[in-house]
Amino acid sequence: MLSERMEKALNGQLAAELYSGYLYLSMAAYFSSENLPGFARWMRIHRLEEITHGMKFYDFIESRGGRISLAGIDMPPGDWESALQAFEAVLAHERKVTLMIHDLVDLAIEEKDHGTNSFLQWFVDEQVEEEESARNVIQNLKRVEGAPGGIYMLDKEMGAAVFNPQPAGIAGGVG
Ligand code: OFO
Repeated sequence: MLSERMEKALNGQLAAELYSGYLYLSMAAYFSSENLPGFARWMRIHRLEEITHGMKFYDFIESRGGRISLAGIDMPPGDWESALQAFEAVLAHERKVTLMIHDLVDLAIEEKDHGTNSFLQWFVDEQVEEEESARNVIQNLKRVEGAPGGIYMLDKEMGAAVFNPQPAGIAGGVG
């Protein structure tokens, strides 16, 4: 059984994950408009991953006898000055999400809610990967800065990204 405080916090994170998906969908549209389909595909895949993250929270809340309470999702920004600026925004956003996950872990520890703490550890590890992945793209973008055609080569690489449905729970939230 979840405490009322924990149930509210987990529902808040569910909304935050859906917002992440909405943000990356907005970035996908931005990259399409810049004629960078590989970057757009990367963003669309990340959007799917974020929806999966949200559904992990959804399923977990229900599995603990909690009640789902959906919140409004903020409007994401729709424009960036460059691919580099967009990925710096991705990294800043993921760092924010990392802090949110850590706050949830702190709450679970404070409440001696070991089940929630164990569930959250997957997200702790995932955030390490997400930050690393954004940092790598930033590094690559900096490398090709000023090199004509460099961004199009990177775009090809980004287009090779594949969706990993990340098992555990109901992948993609379709069940
Ligand atoms: Fe980007 O990992 Fe969830 O939010």
